[in-house]
Amino acid sequence: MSNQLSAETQLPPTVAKPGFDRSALKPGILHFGLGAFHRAHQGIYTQRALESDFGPWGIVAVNLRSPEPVDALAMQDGLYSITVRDSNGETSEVVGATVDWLCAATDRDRVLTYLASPFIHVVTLTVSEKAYGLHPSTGGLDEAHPAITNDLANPGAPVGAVGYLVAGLASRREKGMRPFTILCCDNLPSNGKVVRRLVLEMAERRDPQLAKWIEEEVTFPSSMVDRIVPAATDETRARAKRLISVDDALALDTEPFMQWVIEDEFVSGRPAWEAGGALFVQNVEPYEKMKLRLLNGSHTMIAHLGLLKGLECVRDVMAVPEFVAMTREHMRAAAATLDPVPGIDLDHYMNQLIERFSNRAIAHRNIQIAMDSSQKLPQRILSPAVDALASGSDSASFARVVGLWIAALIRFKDCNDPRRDELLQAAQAADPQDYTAGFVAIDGLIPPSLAQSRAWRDRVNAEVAKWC
Ligand code: CS2
Repeated sequence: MSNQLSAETQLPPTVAKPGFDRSALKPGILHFGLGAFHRAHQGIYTQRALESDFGPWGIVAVNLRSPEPVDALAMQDGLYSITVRDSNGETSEVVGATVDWLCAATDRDRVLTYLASPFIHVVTLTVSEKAYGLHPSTGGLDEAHPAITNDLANPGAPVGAVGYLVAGLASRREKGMRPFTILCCDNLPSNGKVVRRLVLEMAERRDPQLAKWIEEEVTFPSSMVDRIVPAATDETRARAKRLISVDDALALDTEPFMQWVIEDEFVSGRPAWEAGGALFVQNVEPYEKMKLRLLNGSHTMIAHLGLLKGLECVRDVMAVPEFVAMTREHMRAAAATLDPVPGIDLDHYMNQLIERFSNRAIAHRNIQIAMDSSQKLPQRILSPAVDALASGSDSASFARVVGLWIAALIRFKDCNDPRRDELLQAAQAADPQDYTAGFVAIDGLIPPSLAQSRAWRDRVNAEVAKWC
């Protein structure tokens, strides 16, 4: 018998399995971005939906560039395991909501065929902030983004997420079909509106009639997604093997917590994701802002503190009482910039975050969170800083995070970021008289009200000076 997870595997009784008939499952969702987050979040929610209210909602998983997870899924009949871990122990589950798997880079036509198929009702996305081709200062299409440049020039042969969405919608309109719902699950504020604008701009360039049709017919519900899912390591895979008795190249560890808040605006149905605890609301914005500013903002702070202090994981930073106090202070400053969030007690939410960050069973590496910071700081740190400055509330903690980020760039002379060259240039030219100078000159990064505030910049500088 093969030692690799497959449909034939006899799983130990302790491992949860898909509670529905996989052989009867038909595709209904096309998902872009076959990463860890999708597998441990939408994969589980869809499994719950299928278990409680079975229907044609199988996931066609598309990875835009790398064939690796696609090949691994193919080897495993679309199955993978998730292990939920905390101080109470660990439990594994095999997920079977995925019915097909493709790498767009090598299988473009099949992706386009799926997008133009009447049985695909929802397209979900977790492609990461940088993949949308969002212009940092206009919020519209960044024509210098390689995928956008390609997809504007070759609309029939897209390579990026926005290009695929527009091409898929164009085919459906030509065939007189109904569109699909576009559900963004990336950590961007008002993510539905952001993607809608990009899709409309690209469609307009292709055919104004298409743009008009999309404007009238397509919905782009915003959604807030949350689950801490570190990139897998050999240790993750070794643990999975111990728990599920076979090799799983796609195994993941995650925390017990998961949350999904979605605007209920679907053009032709959706799975019963509420069975997994998803919350359907009219307006996701307050939830999204809360999560981005409290969870992700704190994460960005912790990650840079960790890098500068030589601490590998979030849990290591949280083992230092002084840093826990700093995190709480940051959360309080961020909470002061929020409107009330329906049904949420912010004190409870913040305590829960400290507990989640402190989970000793989750190895979430600081270097992973610090990646792509130029794409993350605006919504996590800089927008709340602007709000705090405008309302006269405490903006010191936001300045501290920007200072930590600049200090890490200066110290390590490297980063994993789509704007790496500009950032390293600013770091290299940084002058102790004003470390911020090169950074405020980067297009669309630091909002004008912060760049023009001498006091705020002095605070950033004071933080950088502590580390350099
Ligand atoms: C993290 C997020 O890597 C990061 O930037 O802040 O991936 C975070 O773990 C998730 O948003 C949690 O839901």
